[in-house]
Amino acid sequence: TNQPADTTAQTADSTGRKFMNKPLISEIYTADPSAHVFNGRIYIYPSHDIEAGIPQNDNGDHFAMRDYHILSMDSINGKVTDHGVALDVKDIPWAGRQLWAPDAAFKNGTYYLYFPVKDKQDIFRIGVATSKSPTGPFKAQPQPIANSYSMDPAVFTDTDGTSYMYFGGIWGGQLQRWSSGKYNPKDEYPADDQPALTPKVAKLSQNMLEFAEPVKNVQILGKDGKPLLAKENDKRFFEAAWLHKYNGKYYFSYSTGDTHNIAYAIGDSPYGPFTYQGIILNPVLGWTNHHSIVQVKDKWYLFYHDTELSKGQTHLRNVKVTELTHRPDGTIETITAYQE
Ligand code: FUB
Repeated sequence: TNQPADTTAQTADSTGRKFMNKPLISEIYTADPSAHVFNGRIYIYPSHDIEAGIPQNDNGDHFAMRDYHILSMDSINGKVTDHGVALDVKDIPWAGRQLWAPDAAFKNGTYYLYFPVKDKQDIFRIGVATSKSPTGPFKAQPQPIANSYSMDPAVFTDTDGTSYMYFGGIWGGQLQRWSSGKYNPKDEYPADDQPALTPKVAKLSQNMLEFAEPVKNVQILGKDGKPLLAKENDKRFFEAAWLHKYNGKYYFSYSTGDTHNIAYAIGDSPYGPFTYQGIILNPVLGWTNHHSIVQVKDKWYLFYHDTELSKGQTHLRNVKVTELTHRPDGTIETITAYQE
C-alpha cells in the first residue's frame, strides 16, 4: 500500500499541463489533507473518496464518503503508509451520510479526530472521536459536539496550549442555513454588496470534546479594513479553514470555493480579525481546493489535493505535498501546482 512521495515528478494532464507533484498514494482516493507532526512523524488526516454512484449536484451529494484512512510518513519524501480504516460511518451512532474533511489534535496522551458528517436529519454537525494512537482506530463520542454545525473543522493549538476549532462552509456545507443561530432548511445568502458569510471559531474545552464558549464569527477584512463582500467571490471564505502561526502572527487560510483558490489572511489573535493577503494555491485540477500548512523541521509544507489519478473526476481526488515559502515580510509565495 506504499508509494514513495517524489515531489519532483512530472506527469501531464489532458490539457498538457505538467503536474509539479505526485499523488502521495495511489491505491485509494484521498482528499482534504490535514497534516500534523506528532512525535516527529508526519500524519495526514484526509477524506477517503469513493465512487458511490451518486450523480453530481451543487450540494456535493456525490462526495458520499464512508470512512477515514490515516496516512503517515517519517519525512516529506519518505515512504507513505496507509494505516487502514480508522473510523467508519457505521460506528458513529448519530451519523447519516457523507464523512467530509477531518482534522486531528493531540493533548494529554489522547489523539482526537474531528469530523463533519450529516446527522440522521441530513444536517451537517461536527463530531469527535478519540484514540490512544495517532492512526486509530478512533471511537466516536455518542453525540455530535454540542452547538456545532456545518463542516470542515480545523483545530489549532496555540503556543499557550489553548485549542480552537475553526469551521464552516457554504453551499453544500450548509453554513448559509445558520444565519439566525438556528437551523433553517432554506438557504439564505447575503446580498452581493453585503458582508460575506464568515467562518466560525470556538475555543475548545480542556477535554477537547466540547466548545468552551459560544461560537464566534471570524472576520476577514479587505486591505481597506472592511469585511469582504459576498460578491468578492475570488477572495471571500467558502470552506476549508486552516490556521497556522508564523513569527507570532496568525494565518487563516481557506478555499474560495467557486473560484477555486486557496487564499489567506493574517491577524494578531487566533480570533482575528484577519486581513486578506492573497492566494497561496492557484486552482488545481478538479472543482475543490483544500489544503493544510505544517512545519516539518525547519521547512513549511502545503498539503493539497487534485484529481490527477482519476483524470479530473472532481469527487475522486489524491493528496499531494509541496514546499511553502514565507517571504521575509511574512507574506506567502503563491504556488501553482502545474507547469504550462
Ligand atoms: O471532501 C468533501 C468536501 O469537499 C470538503 O469537506 C470540502 O472542503 C471540499 O474539499
